[in-house]
Amino acid sequence: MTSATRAVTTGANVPDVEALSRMYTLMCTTALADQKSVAESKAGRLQAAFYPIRGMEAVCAALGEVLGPRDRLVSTYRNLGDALAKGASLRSIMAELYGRRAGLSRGKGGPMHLQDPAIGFTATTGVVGSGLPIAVGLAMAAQLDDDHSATVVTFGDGATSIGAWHEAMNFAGLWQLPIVFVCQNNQWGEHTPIARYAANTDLAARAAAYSIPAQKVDGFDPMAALGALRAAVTRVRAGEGPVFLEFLHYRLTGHTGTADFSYVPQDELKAAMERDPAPAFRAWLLAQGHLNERQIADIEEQARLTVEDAFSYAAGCELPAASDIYTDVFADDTWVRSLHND
Ligand SMILES: Cc1ncc(C[n+]2csc(CCOP(=O)(O)OP(=O)(O)O)c2C)c(N)n1
Ligand SMILES: [Mg+2]
Repeated sequence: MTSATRAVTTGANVPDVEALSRMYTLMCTTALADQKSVAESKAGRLQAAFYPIRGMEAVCAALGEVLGPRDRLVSTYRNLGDALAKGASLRSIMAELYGRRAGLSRGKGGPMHLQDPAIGFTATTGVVGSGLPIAVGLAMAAQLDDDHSATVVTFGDGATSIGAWHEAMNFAGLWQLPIVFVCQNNQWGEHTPIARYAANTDLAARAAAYSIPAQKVDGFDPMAALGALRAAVTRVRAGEGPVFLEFLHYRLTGHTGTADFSYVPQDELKAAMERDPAPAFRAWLLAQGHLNERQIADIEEQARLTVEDAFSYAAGCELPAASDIYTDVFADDTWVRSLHND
């Protein structure tokens, strides 16, 4: 098996203009919705904790391109871009974040449990690292069904120091499961920089130790992300075993929408901000002549309208009723009946 290798070359994987437009649309929509969610959190109108994804937009846009309806995605609380990439509507996502009945989890899950199994956005977990064993189970089921689908699990750098991560990696390596591990290495686990919590900060090398081909990829670069993810998904669908991708980027915000992040070294943050994925992709698309100013403006206007619509839709939706409290929570009502001694 291979050990960790270096990045994919930008430019070698440029898709057609339709795909580039879709990717910029997704990045723009995600970035605008993300920034508005942060503003709404700070204003106290969005009361669920919100976990900004700024910095991760390139990987999300690439996921949107490579995942099909039969593939499954398991995510974390930092999931706005993942949910959009897997095809959830922004309306249903925002309704969930605002705790509304029309939300993806009927207003009872919030960001920790944003999910829609019907579209293969199978699960989100708030417990760091706990999505991995779930995803491995889904991949094992797909392997048994021999359905040639891919399961993708996204998680942060911090998750690679959790026991469940190691169990999941070992199991996937042993059984050669059809799974792509997408590590979003934003260099921080809450308020702790990676070098302060990881004995080995080379996370791809950790994965390679489980006999899983692993690669470091520039996570700010949508073309690099697309090339790496496309190759990985193709490999797992062909039954050739798991892949681990370590996307290197940087958390461009606080841990939550309202968290202070003055502790982040300002020189690091400044350098990373210069690579902020949505504006950087915009500049690249124009400089390379893939899209012109008018096409860019149309995409941005459409994204703005989509975001405005989703937030006003969510604000106008009703909250769940008290009587909804047990519905969609348990597989059957045995436990609820026992409460009432039925
Ligand atoms: C098992 C567990 N321990 C601690 C926490 C508290 N916690 C929430 S997010 C987080 C940071 C995780 O860092 P990382 O995996 O790098 O993801 P990021 O937030 O950077 O996307 C921690 C420690 C938790 N949710 N679950
Ligand atoms: Mg992190």
